Amino acid sequence: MKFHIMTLFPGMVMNALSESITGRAMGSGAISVEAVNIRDYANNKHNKVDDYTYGGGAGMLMQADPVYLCYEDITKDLSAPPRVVYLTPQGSTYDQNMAKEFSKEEDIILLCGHYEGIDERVLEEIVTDYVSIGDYVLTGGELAAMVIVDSVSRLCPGVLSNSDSPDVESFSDGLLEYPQYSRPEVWHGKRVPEVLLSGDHAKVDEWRHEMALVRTMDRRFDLYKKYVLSHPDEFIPKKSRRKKRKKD
Ligand code: 6GU
Repeated sequence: MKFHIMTLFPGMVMNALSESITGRAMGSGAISVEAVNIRDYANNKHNKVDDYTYGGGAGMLMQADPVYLCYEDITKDLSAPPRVVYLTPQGSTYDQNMAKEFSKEEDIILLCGHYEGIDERVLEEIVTDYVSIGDYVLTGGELAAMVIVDSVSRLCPGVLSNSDSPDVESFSDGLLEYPQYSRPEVWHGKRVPEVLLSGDHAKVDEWRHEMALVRTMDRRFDLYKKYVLSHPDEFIPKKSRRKKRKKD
């Protein structure tokens, strides 16, 4: 998977993504990440990429041409037009299913806006997906682009060392992950749940599934409801551990 990030702050994304698992994946060639500076495509001597908005109002807008020229430069060597994801609070909310979809692509362009956004005309010409990472406002799309690179990378072959882990974790079956414990057996007076020491794998699996259900009910009642509706034949524990649940 090749990520092409269009940004005014290439250092910001490259520094962060060069650490930890994404950094290792770049090193091994399992993924590649290039951050392309949109400012390099400004055709004026001050390298200016923003201007006032027609119709007035506060703030500056990124202009169409530098964004388009940058896009052309990235795509000139690609065999097919890639998906272009514009990171914006006006997009569809990102989730694990989108991560799975994106991980099937050969190349993906992530377009990061700044200021009040980008001239609509260039968006109409190049953008295929409008994506937000949640209902809050960031100063720019870079953090959102990093969220996408991180979450998509770990679904790409050769990125995680334990290749089966993406299937057992939170969200893959619509439930949050069960609680986990490591040594010591007693910490601050708290014992590791007895069943985990029993060596009975069927019992352990059953306990973990039940804990995943309880946790999802307590913390994400929206996901819990969906799970119950799509598993009509399964016995579902009705008791929450929390006394009061926020209405949702
Ligand atoms: Cl993708 N961009 C910006 N600027 N703010 C956001 C966002 C994206 N997602 C949530 N807030």
